[in-house]
Amino acid sequence: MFIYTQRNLIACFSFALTCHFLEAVTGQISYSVSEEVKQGTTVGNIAKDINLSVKDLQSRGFRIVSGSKKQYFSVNIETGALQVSERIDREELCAGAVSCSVNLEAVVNSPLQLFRVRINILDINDNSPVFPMSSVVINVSESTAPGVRFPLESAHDADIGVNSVKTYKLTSNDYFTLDVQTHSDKTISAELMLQRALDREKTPQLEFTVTAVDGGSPARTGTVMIEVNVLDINDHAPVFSKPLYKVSIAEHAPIGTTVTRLHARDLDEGLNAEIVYSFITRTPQNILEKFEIDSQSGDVKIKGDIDYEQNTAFEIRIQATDKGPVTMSGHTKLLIEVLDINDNPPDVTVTSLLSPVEENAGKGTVIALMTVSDPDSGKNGAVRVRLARSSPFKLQSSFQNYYSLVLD
Ligand SMILES: [Ca+2]
Ligand SMILES: [Ca+2]
Ligand SMILES: [Ca+2]
Ligand SMILES: [Ca+2]
Repeated sequence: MFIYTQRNLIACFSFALTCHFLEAVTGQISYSVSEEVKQGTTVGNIAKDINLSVKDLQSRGFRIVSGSKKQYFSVNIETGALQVSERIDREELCAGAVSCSVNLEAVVNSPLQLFRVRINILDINDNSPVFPMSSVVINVSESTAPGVRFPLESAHDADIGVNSVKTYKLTSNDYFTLDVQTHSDKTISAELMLQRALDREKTPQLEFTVTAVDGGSPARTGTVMIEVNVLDINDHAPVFSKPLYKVSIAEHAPIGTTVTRLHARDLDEGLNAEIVYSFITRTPQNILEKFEIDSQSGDVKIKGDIDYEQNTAFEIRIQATDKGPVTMSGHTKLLIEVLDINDNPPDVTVTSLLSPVEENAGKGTVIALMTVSDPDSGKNGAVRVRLARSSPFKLQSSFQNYYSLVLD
């Protein structure tokens, strides 16, 4: 085996020993070999192809000259076989070039002959498609209309032609499909397309996989994980736990007493779900003077004096408003029943009095007329009237709370 280096060849030219070198080119031979074949693999029989016997190879000083740094090929001088002597990686040698070859020159002396040898390096499918990142996050508003597209970064496959990326596939999901496009430069790209309306309240996140498939046999694949964050919009109003709250309080309950706590829920997220409680705008003044609501907690508290004799009940309309860019509100009613307590003593008023009384006054003579009143209600306002000590008088009820004091 002889390998005549480029440097020797230049030296040859510089000493003008073989100045007719170029004129001596007598043929061109082409071979093909796949990349990554085993060392020692025979590419072809160069002796046969240039019509030389194995004996001639030796006697005429056969040698090959390679232009590249690496000696990928050698000739077995015993057999004339052109063999692979180094690992050949097409991707390293030619990267994305459509055709890839190694050029050699074969030289024999007496007479001097020069043969150009081209070895085409065939691609094998030894690379998988690779996405720039293993996972991608896409933020999509839940208001996004179906049909909107989200381009994906293409996968790269170091192989060429059919061994490169051929198509993209999507793991089945309810919301997105994949639109695969082939461009004029034969590159292939994919876009996610929203198929139906998203609802963050139902599906706040989606996860699926996009797979790039090459056209090799067997095919190789690469995947990217797609994480879709569905962004909230303010499409829900706060809703109270009850449409009507009923409570009762004792009249004259201390100021600051919590009447009840109202609660509303908002299905949205963040500010779209943050609630502010308030009385509705047209709340009557007497309610505003007697009650207040904590805008954060929904606690309704007593603010002024509650007198059963003034109001036996209050009906308050309350709203819960979220803090969305365009706010939404929900409403409820709070019915407060005021419980009477016995806070008024009965009051006796003498409306007419016969005094002094003549000693011979007859039995049944009316001495005084009285009214008895109690502003409390029910039992608390019912009055029983009796004389404190035994006396010649007795009480007669005329009607309702009117009494007469008569001689007995
Ligand atoms: Ca390859
Ligand atoms: Ca490939
Ligand atoms: Ca909301
Ligand atoms: Ca929402």
